[in-house]
Formats: sequence, structure tokens, C-alpha cells
Amino acid sequence: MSTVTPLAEREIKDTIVLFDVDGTLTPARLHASDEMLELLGALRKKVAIGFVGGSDLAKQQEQLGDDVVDNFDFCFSENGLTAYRMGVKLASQSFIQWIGEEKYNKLIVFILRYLADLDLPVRRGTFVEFRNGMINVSPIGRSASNPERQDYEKYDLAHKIREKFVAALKAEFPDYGLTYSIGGQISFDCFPTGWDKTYCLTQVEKEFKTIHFFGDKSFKGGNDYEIYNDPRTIGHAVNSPADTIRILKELFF
Ligand code: M1P
Repeated sequence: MSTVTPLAEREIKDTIVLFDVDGTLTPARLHASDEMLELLGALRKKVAIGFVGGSDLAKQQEQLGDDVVDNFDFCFSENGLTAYRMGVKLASQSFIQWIGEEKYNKLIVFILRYLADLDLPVRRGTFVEFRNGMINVSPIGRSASNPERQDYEKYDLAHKIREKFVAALKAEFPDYGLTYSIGGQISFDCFPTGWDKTYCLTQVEKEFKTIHFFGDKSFKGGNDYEIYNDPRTIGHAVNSPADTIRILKELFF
């Protein structure tokens, strides 16, 4: 993307278009296509654009480019718990401060025991990823390769590994105020209830009258469900990056 038109000079005023990342701007965990990046560059001349993903910023840099913070007006990683506006980092809250060491310790000990007892054909590394606004738990481990991800996803669906894991956590910690979200292929996110993708809206609702949101997991239980259905957004349910491109062209070009 080239020179940035200042927000006040965009063709369509007071409007921002927010995008989920995996399955919406890119295939799951893969790079955005050149066609998508070019279209986003052209869209940015008309409206403000931002992404809101569950992953941390490092993953979004892998998928959307190292210069992602310069190529989007708003970057919301970890549902907005790590946020940038026009390349400048915004203040945010932290999961560990919210939950406290004692409760966190109990949660992690339970998760590690549960992980160890799982009957799985393949294990790799990084089973719990500690992030600013959440933890991410993966039975196979986050260092699984792409083919290993695909295999695990099928195994998980057949054996309901993550679904049962989440049910066990809910039963063990009913008073913790946590939400568990199965947003990707090999893991689930765990964060304070309310720190879903609607969290990012607090950063844009004062500045923009119209907020579009594009997401592929807008169904109940999907991690786009809350923001897609939020009264502050105009939701667009998509089934692939190609679908996102099609709708963007219909709406803005
Ligand atoms: O953006 C959706 C999810 O993407 C990843 O999930 P997985 O590795 O399981 O495919 C994770 O970064 C997760 O946090 C995120 O919600």
C-alpha cells in the first residue's frame, strides 16, 4: 500500500471497515493475497480500515505483512487488547493483572494436567501461549506445521477434544468470569467475559458513526458472533477471503 490519505480526507466520512483476519482477509493462518492487499489499499483511500483478530500481533504481521501497523488505520490484536491507531500504540488492559497470580496459577495447573492426560496421536510444542489480553491453549501445540494443523483439526472435530476441554474448564472454574472461544483450527482462547471482539469497539465508536464488520465466524459460538451482532456494527458474514473481496467491491467500488 502507498501514501496514506489522512482520515479526515477519506471519500466516505465517519466510516470504518473492520475485518476479522483468518478466513476473512486470509486463508486460516496463511498470507493475504496480493489481490486482497491491493483492494485494501484502494479501500483505505475511501474509508478508514482496521483488522480485529484473536491472534497476537506477531501472527498478524506474518499474515498481513511486517508493515501491517502502517497499512491499516487501526490494528486490533487479541480482540483489541493490543491496539494501534495510525501506527501509535493505544493503552490496554492485561489478562494477568485482571485475574491475579493466585487464580491464574490454579487455572494453569488444571490446564497442564488436563493436557497431559489427553489421548492424542501427535503433540508438538507451546501448549499454552501467554498473551497480553488472553491465554491461548492448544492440545497439539502452537508449533504444529500446516499439514499437522489440518490433521489435528479433523481429529479434534471427530473426538471433540477442545469442546470437552472447554466444558471441563467451565465446570472447574464456574466463578472465574472467563470466556472460552474456539476461533481457529488447533486451539482455544481464554479471556475475561466481555473481552471478545466487541472490546475493540470502545476504541472506534466515538470517532466513527458507521462501523462495518466482516467476519467468517459470525455464527453462535464463533469468535465473530458478538461483534457481528453488536448494534454498533453493520455485520457482513463471509465464507472466504474471495467472498470478502466480492462484498467490498459491491459496497465501495
Ligand atoms: O484468529 C482466530 C484464531 O487463530 C488462531 O487459532 P489456531 O491457531 O487455533 O488456528 C489463534 O491465534 C487464536 O488465538 C485465534 O483466535
